[in-house]
Amino acid sequence: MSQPISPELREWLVSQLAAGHSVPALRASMRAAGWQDAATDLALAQLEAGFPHVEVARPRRTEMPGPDLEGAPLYIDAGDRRVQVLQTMRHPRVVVFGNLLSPEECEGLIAAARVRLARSLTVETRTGGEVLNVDRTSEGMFFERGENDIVARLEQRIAALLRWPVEFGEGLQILRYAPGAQYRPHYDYFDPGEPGTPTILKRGGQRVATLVMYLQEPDQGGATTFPDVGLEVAPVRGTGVFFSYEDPDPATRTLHGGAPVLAGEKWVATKWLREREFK
Ligand code: PD2
Ligand code: ZN
Repeated sequence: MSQPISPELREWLVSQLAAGHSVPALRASMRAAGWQDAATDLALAQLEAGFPHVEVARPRRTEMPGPDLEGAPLYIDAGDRRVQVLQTMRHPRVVVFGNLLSPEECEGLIAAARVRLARSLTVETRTGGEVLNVDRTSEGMFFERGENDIVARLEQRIAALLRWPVEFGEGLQILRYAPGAQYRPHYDYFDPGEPGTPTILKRGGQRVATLVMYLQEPDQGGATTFPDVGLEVAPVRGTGVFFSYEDPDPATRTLHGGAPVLAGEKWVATKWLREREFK
């Protein structure tokens, strides 16, 4: 017979579930706190037996964007391009892709974006509006979905690679980092505790994944960093880093930032994926 779960653990699990955290997020938190998955499963099963109304067994999100890594492929056919799988991490789910864009596509995106750059704004979850953010010293712009041939082709490729409809993606964002510019660590999902978030979520729901693609490499610095897991992805032209977060929760360990560019200029394109159609 198994040990019953402690009252403190039960109370914590109930409060987390009541606050809307999913079972996968609880599992990640418990794993981070040193619990074995089997012990977590047992605790959740016991909780469910005592609290059938809590619906412990049903994860909030069943489908997530991501590449098909079944069989540990070195390459993935993304429709019009054979994309390389360079690195993968499971918790958090991170995949580094090579050969994602051609040099001509990188140049074309930069040329079309350059004339439309403005100091980057970020969505402010407090109000739902856009604000200048001191944590982000890059300049940027957004393309409409399908705005030009390169954008449309890239969006089809991303949809095939990540198995997520084009319509669920936000417009492509382009960022330029001059020397000294950086993007301090942040989460890409919208903070559920902020009053402006419900307004933002009306358009496509939460963000569930990010693909940062490197269009121009700086001479030094500018890695995409994941401080919670000690990962740094080098900003190599034509490559990209994908990561997903099934819950808007730090337990996903998807805190990430753009390290300061020390020399040269870094350009990236970011594609954010929503849980539903983004109109
Ligand atoms: O440019 C980057 O490396 C970077 C880092 C963190 C981009 C973003 N976040 C983003 O566009 O959200
Ligand atoms: Zn980000």
